Amino acid sequence: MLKQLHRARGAIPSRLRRGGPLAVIAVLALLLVPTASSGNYGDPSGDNVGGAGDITAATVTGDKGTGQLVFRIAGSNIASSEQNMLFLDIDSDANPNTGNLTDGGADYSFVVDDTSYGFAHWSGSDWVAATGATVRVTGNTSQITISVNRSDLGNATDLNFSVTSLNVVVTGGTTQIGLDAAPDDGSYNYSLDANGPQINSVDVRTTPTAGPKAGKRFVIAPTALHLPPDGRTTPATITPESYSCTATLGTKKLAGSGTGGCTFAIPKKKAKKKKLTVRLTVNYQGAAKVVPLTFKVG
Ligand SMILES: [Ca+2]
Ligand SMILES: [Ca+2]
Repeated sequence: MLKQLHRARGAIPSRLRRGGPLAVIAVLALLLVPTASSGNYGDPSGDNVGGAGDITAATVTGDKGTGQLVFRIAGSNIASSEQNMLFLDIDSDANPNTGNLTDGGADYSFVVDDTSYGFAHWSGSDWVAATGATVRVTGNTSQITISVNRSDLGNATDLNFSVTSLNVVVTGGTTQIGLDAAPDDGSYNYSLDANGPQINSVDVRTTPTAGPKAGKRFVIAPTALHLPPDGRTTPATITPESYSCTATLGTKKLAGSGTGGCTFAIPKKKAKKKKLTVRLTVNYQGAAKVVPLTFKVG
């Protein structure tokens, strides 16, 4: 949290640029419903401090054909005034070690208030106004939508991003900063190909570890997902939100039970030396990745 505060504090003077008018649209609750093909990212409600708006969710939808990316940020009391702003920082090369290193490696940044927005690019030493010909910003205090083409984001295909709500109150020469950072640490990842986070690999545990045995139970479970580097200072294991299995034993479909149907009762008869083929699907933040697994029954 402290790191986020420093990052936000340092960013205020140079990034708050008047980029254009903010078109106010009516509240459409339907817009908040994530579609099947989008990255869906959550942030706890009520974790905002110091009067800052409370970010509760973000979705990203990308069109592979046109390269248009739509960020929808939901919350309460977000981007409500010039003092209570909303930042969307984009690490367009999904590399926290390039761009503004004190800002999670961000290469592009949006700031939105109740009447206007700014769009900036990290020059290598400072935030400078970006052209943003494809940018459109709309919304209200419960949802801000930022639409931008990847052509205005260094042709990004795999990116990291974070959303920060910042409330700056100056009273008698004292500046107080209120904040909500989403995520709390590091960045979210979005890949156009995955329409959600890029899941590079999946760690899988089998029980027993030696593999399936005729007449015994065999259980498959994903234990960790590996995403691109996200700049987290305290990385914890990422586990899928849900997972499921389909399987064949030899040429026949084998039904599973238990969590995700990933527990298999291997038949006692005629199973030995047969090939067990499992397709494990993991779901995380709107992305699905299929992990093909093959085993020989012992
Ligand atoms: Ca929040
Ligand atoms: Ca970067």
